[in-house]
Amino acid sequence: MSWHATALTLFPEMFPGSLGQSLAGRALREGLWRLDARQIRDFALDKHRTVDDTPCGGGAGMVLRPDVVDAACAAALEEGDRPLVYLTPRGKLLDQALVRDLVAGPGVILVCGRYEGLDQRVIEARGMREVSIGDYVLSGGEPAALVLLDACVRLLPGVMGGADSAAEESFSAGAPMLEYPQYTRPVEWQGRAVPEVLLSGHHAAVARWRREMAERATRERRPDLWARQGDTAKASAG
Ligand code: 6GU
Repeated sequence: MSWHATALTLFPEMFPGSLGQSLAGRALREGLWRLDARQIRDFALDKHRTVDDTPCGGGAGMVLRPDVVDAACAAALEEGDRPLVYLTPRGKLLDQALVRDLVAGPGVILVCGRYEGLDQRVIEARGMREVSIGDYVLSGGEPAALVLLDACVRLLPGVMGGADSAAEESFSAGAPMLEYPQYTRPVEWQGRAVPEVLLSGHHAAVARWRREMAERATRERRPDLWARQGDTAKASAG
């Protein structure tokens, strides 16, 4: 029984989407995980297959009906009890800790909203975890669901080589840090040289330079992450 993702969506043709071309796509074809995309409209209760209605209290857009979404959730849960994740810009920010948490379980049911979202009552009744992928607004949850799946699947056993596991640790441990910059041949390009130290063969010096560059990037670009670094890491920073 492999890790099982079910996407509940009004646009099932968006799955696996670009994931099909990637590492995750190959792993899918190899049976290392399973993906089902289910049409929410198939769970509509009337002959017009209505899935939404106007917001109570007024305002623009449409809200997905709780009864329809609940029926879609029930059907997905029948295929395996898994956490329900609702992708919404109102959610808690997706981070590597949540990704690890989800990968450690049997899979996930991803609820993708369109319009103005889901009726709050079905979110609460089903105990959905509300997750956002960043502080910007997408037109629907589907691209966010694909992002979450990519992040999860690359951690499944056998999907990626062990080569990246060290880098993985650095971002998912208690104190995440941005990566150092990378260079390759040619050693001079458009008048720009690869930093001397990387060609020196001096492994300790390379390691020190990389740590300094990682710390600089984190401090300058992500003061929020830098503030969470341990005092020893900060003290050793130039
Ligand atoms: Cl999860 N959904 C939508 N519609 N927009 C978003 C998002 C999710 N995360 C960031 N923006």
